[in-house]
Parts: sequence; C-alpha cells; structure tokens
Amino acid sequence: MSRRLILPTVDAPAVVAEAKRLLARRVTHPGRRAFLQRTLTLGGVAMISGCSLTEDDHVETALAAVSRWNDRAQAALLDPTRLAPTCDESMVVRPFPFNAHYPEAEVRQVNGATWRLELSGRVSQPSRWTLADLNAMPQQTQITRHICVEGWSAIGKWSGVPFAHVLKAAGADLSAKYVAFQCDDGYHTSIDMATALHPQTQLSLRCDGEVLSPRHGYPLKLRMPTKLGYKNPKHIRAIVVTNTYPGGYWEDQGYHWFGGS
Ligand SMILES: Nc1nc2c(c(=O)[nH]1)N[C@H]1C(S)=C(S)[C@@H](COP(=O)(O)O)O[C@H]1N2
Ligand SMILES: [Mo]
Repeated sequence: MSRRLILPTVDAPAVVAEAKRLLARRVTHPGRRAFLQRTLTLGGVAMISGCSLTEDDHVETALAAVSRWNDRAQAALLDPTRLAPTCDESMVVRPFPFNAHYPEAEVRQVNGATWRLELSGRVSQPSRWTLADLNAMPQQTQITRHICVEGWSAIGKWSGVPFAHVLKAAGADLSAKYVAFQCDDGYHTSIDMATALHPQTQLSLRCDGEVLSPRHGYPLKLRMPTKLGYKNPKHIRAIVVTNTYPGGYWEDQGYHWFGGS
C-alpha cells in the first residue's frame, strides 16, 4: 500500500484549535492544561496522557501535523530522562496492528539462525551479534503507546535489550550525533544519540511475551515510545553510529526527522 504524505496541506490554526478543544475536555488539572497549551506538540500530549488517549482519537492525527514544524520544541521536551507513560497490561491491543510501506502479504521472512546484527561506524568494537547474543543480554519490558502519523495508535507490550546496553557493549562513541538503522526490507531511519540512550529505547525481541512475529519485524525492531511509529525500524540488520546525517525512508520524503511522540 502506498501512502501519500498527509501533512503539507494541513491548516495549522484549525489543528491547534481542535487539539486545544480535545485537551480541555481531557486534561482536568489546570496546571497541566496550561503546560499543554504552551507546549502543544504531539510529544507534549503523548508524554502526559499517552494511556488515556483512545485508539481513534483525532488529536493524534492533528498533533502529528503540528509536530512537523515543532522540531525545536520537541527537542526541548525530550529531556533524556523524561519517560513516556507506561500503560496497564489490560490496555494492550491484541493482535497488535501491522503497518509498513508494503502490504502484509509481502512481509520479510528472515532466517534467525543465519541473521546477524551488524554494528559499525563510530564504535571501538564493530560487532556482529547473533540472536543468542542479544537474548543473553539484560532484558526489559515496556507497555507503551505506538503512534502512527497515518492516524492510528495502539498500546503494545515489548521486551528486549535496552539499546544503551548494546551501544555500550560495542564501545560506541556516545557523543556521536546519530544512530542509523538499515532494515531487511529496504527501510531505513535514524535517531539522535539522546534518544538512542533513552532508558525506554529498546531493541525488542518479543511482542506480548512471544518472539516477534515477521509482521512486527522478526527478529528485531527498535521500540521507542518517545518517537512516532515510522522512527521505530523493524527487521533491523545493521546499525551505524555516525556524525553524518543519515535521513530515512519517510524522512527523505518529507516526514519530520525528529519525529517525537
Ligand atoms: N523495516 C520497516 N520498519 C518499519 C516500517 C517499514 O515499512 N519497514 N514502517 C514503520 C511505520 S510507519 C510504522 S507505523 C511501524 C509499524 O509497526 P508494526 O507493524 O509493528 O505496528 O513500523 C515502522 N517501522
Ligand atoms: Mo507509521
């Protein structure tokens, strides 16, 4: 399925008015409402009310539009220690929705036995991890909301290795600007180092307690509750630490690079 870029024609004042109306209904604490109205980004909303947004809430689509021209505001919001809301197990959506730049019938079937995760670039120990290597590393679980700019969101449960652990294990230059991801299906994306080191940024090996299914990126996806869906690469095969701006599949076509949620 091909998608058009949904954002350039958006009427910004109308979007903001709609978002404020929704927020006024939802956020009852006056201090919080004032904060949201000052920092009206998708990031601000998801950070504060990520679990209470409903699956079909227009505010998500609307605020995705706002986020495009709010890069600096979002960077300021992303205090590296600030955590995205975590949700209750009862809110997990099953089955978790699928999305990609192709139909589900074309999902990649990756052979986990021969698969290796390559880590290169600004690292003192370029690495080729096996699935067993990654499974032997410390694991964490998070239940968080994934927000796609195409207008849907869903709460999922992901388990895997904190990404900071993997970067440190490879001796990555943690002062480098970017971390880039190349995927088996030709997808690619990249993130800033602060997000790479965020405690909820996870190399996910499991979804809802089961080994990742092919549709969700077997054998490995990067899960970041502080970033929009398109920044969460599935089927990762190579990671590069770099100071050269790497762009991304959707980012190169106009999607916001920071892409915070
Ligand atoms: N390799 C790869 N990763 C990808 C994509 C893709 O097409 N290929 N699509 C992105 C988008 S736009 C979304 S919303 C999520 C969807 O993840 P899900 O299928 O687990 O819901 O994957 C992201 N990561
Ligand atoms: Mo998406």
